[in-house]
Amino acid sequence: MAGRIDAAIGCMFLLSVAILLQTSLAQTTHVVGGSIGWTVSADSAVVYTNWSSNQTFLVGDTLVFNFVTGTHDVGEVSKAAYDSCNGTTFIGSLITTGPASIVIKTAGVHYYICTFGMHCSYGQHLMINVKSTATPPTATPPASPPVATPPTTIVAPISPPTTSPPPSPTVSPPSPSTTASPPPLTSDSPSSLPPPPPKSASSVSVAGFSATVFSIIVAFLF
Ligand SMILES: *[C@@H]1O[C@H](CO)[C@@H](O)[C@H](O)[C@H]1NC(C)=O
Ligand SMILES: *[C@@H]1O[C@H](CO)[C@@H](O)[C@H](O)[C@H]1NC(C)=O
Ligand SMILES: *[C@@H]1O[C@H](CO)[C@@H](O)[C@H](O)[C@H]1NC(C)=O
Ligand SMILES: [Cu+2]
Repeated sequence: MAGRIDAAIGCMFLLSVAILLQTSLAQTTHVVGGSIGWTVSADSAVVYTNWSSNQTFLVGDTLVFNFVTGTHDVGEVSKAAYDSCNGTTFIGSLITTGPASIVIKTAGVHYYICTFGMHCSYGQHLMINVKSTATPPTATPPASPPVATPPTTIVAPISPPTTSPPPSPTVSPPSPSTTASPPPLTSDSPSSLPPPPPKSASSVSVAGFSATVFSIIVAFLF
């Protein structure tokens, strides 16, 4: 028994380790600019635009800006500051020590620039579009609504048959067939009773029976 419990605990431990490993692997480390790193050159703008377009950024991922301390720096800025290469205000703080690792904490577009000289204007800036990690679970909601709707649609078809008109035509013919004197009584009862079919059926026989009794009484009196 103890061996089985140990095996079960071992399996659970391995499973949790696998989950932790998968979670850690899901967080990608992106080395900005690849082997070129975080620097400035004639085609810097093309390099970083091309590099970012080839990456999928998710919340929790890490950006690594490779540069030698004192030659460049990196700071996250607003879109306006990115467009004008304005390095006075930052989201977070300006990082002056290289290499710099930045963990992406929110989804959306993020902007980074270097504040050294004209580096940003020459193209040492980076724009990335970060996606939320919670995208896969979307196919579950449609399954439950279809199950809930059928009962309501089934209820509706059942109610019409109970209030169906057919019983009333069968009720009306008997009244003309009866004698001239009873009609007022028989005509009143069918008109008030049509909605419930079972009662109207019985009322026809009752009306027929009362008409027969009435005719017998009339015949007996005369
Ligand atoms: C663009 O990126 C691809 C793959 O990431 C690379 O092969 C290519 O050299 C890059 N082009 C430029 C101009 O950096
Ligand atoms: C990046 O480019 C390489 C080829 O240079 C390609 O194999 C890879 O799938 C691309 N990745 C993305 C996320 O576009
Ligand atoms: C840079 O941005 C700051 C606010 O963040 C603003 O006060 C300043 O005027 C801007 N400088 C230029 C040259 O646009
Ligand atoms: Cu720089």
